[in-house]
Amino acid sequence: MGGILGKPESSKHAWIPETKLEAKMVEAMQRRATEGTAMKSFNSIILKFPKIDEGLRKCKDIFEQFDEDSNGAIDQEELKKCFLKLEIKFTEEEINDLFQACDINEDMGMKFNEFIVLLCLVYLLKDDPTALHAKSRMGMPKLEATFETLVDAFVFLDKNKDGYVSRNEMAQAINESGERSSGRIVMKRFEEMDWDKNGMVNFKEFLFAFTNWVGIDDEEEGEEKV
Ligand SMILES: [Ca+2]
Ligand SMILES: [Ca+2]
Ligand SMILES: [Ca+2]
Repeated sequence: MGGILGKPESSKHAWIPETKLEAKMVEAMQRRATEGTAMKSFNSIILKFPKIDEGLRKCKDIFEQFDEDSNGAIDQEELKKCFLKLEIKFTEEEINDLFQACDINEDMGMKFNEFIVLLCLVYLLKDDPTALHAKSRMGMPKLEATFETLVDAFVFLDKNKDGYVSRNEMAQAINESGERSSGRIVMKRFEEMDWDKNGMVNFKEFLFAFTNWVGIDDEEEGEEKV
C-alpha cells in the first residue's frame, strides 16, 4: 500500500535515533506497524481515552507492590526486582537505559507516570518475532491490552511508518477526521508531546503526553474519599 506515492517533501532525511534505546524503540515500532492499526480516525483514539485512563490506573497496584520502601518512587534496585518478578529478561544495561530514559525529572526514581511509560516501552520492546509467547509478554494481559491500544494509536498517527510522529502526520490525521475546528487544539497537543522540541514525537514522548492528558500524574489528594 501507499509506498512512494504519498511521500511528503519534508521527510527528505531519515530521522536518526539519539540513543541505542531509541533505535530499538523505532525498530520495534516499525515492526509493529507492518501489522497495521485498528484505529480508523483521530476521533477513535480520543474515544479510547477513558478506557486507557482506567487501564493505566490499575497499574497503581503494580507500582505500589514494587515500591518496597513506599517512598512513592521505584529506584533502580526496586526496578531490577520488578523485572525479575515479571520475568522480563532485559540485560542490566537495557534496564539502566530504560530507567534513564524514563526518569525525566532525573531524581533517580520512577514516579508513577514514569513507571507506566517504562512498562509500556518494555511491552513494545518485547514484541520479539522470534519469541513464542504470543498471548502475553509480561503476564499482565489487561494492562497489556491498554498498552496495545497506545501502540496502535501511535501506529495510526505515524503515517510513513518511520517510528516518529511529525507535525505533518498529526495534521493529516486530523484532516482525515474532518474536524476542522479542532485543528488548532491538536497542534497545541503536538507541541505538548514534542518534549524536546525537535519537531518529531517519538513513542516515549507520546506516552508521557498521554499520561498527562488522562491526568495520571495528578496527585490523588483524597479524590477517592467521599
Ligand atoms: Ca521506592
Ligand atoms: Ca512518521
Ligand atoms: Ca521530540
